[in-house]
Amino acid sequence: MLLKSVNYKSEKIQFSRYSFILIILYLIGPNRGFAQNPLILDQFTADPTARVFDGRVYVYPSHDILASPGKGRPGWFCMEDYHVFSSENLTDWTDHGVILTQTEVPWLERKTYSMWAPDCVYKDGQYYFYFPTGGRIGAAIADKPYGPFKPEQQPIAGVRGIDPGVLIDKDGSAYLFWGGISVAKLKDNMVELDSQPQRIANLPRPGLIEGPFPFKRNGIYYLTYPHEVNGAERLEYSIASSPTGPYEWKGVIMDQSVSGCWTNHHSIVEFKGQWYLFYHDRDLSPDFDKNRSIRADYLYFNDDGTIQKVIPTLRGVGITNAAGEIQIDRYSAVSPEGVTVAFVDPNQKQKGWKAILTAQNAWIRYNKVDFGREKLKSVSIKTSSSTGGVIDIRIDAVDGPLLAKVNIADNTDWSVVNSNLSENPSGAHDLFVMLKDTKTVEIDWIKFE
Ligand code: FUB
Repeated sequence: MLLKSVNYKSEKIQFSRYSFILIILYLIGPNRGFAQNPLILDQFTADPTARVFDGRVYVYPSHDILASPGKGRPGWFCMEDYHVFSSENLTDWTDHGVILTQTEVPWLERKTYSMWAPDCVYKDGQYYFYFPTGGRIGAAIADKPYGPFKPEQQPIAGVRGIDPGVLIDKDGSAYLFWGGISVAKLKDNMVELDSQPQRIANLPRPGLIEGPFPFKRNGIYYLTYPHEVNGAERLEYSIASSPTGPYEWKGVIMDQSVSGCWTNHHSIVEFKGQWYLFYHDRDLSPDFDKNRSIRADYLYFNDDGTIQKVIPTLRGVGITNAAGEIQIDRYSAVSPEGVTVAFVDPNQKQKGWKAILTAQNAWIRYNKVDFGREKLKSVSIKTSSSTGGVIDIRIDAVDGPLLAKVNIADNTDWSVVNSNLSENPSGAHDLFVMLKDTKTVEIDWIKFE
């Protein structure tokens, strides 16, 4: 995945350098950021807090790296800095680069490699970035959502713990939640407590240790959190009519991951009238769950304000441009048999995945492909096959309009096979890809031209 990537260092140079790089990035080639899960392929990311600022979604994740000699603790989380990513459509993501590193935190006496789950909120013209490290919670302030963030001289007094989550109420009162789970009011300056920390009562304990994410919708205060049950965390929520409670347990937002990732950590955000759950799994690191990857899926409320359970998908969110590489291995649905997914190159996982079709009439559905208004005339498939085979490309339904029948030759090297379209759709459609015979065809991506 190619992300637009921007790095910040010093203030004055930053703006001009940032603008220059952004312009260059916009000028060269189409955006190839993915809407699919995971959202970021070129680095490990976890604990995503998504916020909407000025019409863009900004995601503030933790940044997992692999511990190495002298750097962190092998076999454990290793995190030394934060990036922020932003998008105006949840399809194309810009990496704004490092916004804070552990060495910039004045009160951190040693490198802890424990820059864990952060949050960022906007108040009165300033962006407040909250981060846990070394058992304390710090704040850093910027006048842009992508920094540069200047850390405070001291951690927030009176707070010990991890995973800050901030709620700003309609009247401007701000509340800091953390750990498993305490809350305190913040002063107007957003970096000092205005009340004694209070442990929130009536939550499902034990198993509550981290990751609170509070938000308010239609007058209801939602406190959402990972809860360890049966050996891994699932996402749950409670509601209240006041930010500090009393809270009433309401249900499960997302079950434990089938991948075996022990942690899950999330945020919930409304963007352009749709609600989203951001969370993480270990897509790029199937054997080590301290190197995680952030994801997003749609989230829906019932009329009574309860939250419908979110079933994690590979497809994720956003609309995919038909003229870009459509990664059908990040599918919405597949036939019960005959489709598997594997890394394109197990030694370079950041190259992503391929779909392998092996049974007659095995199919893949990939939702929300935008064919635009121009009449696209042909389809290209990056494929390899030990047997050759025929692929049908349809839209709207598994037996919907046939766009192309593509003959794949037996060629175990990757090649791009092109075929003319018999129909030229416009607008957004679900895409269906079906293998017509019992052969083996691998597909990296599909695109229309
Ligand atoms: O990322 C490190 C820790 O793992 C976070 O602070 C927790 O929420 C869990 O995701």
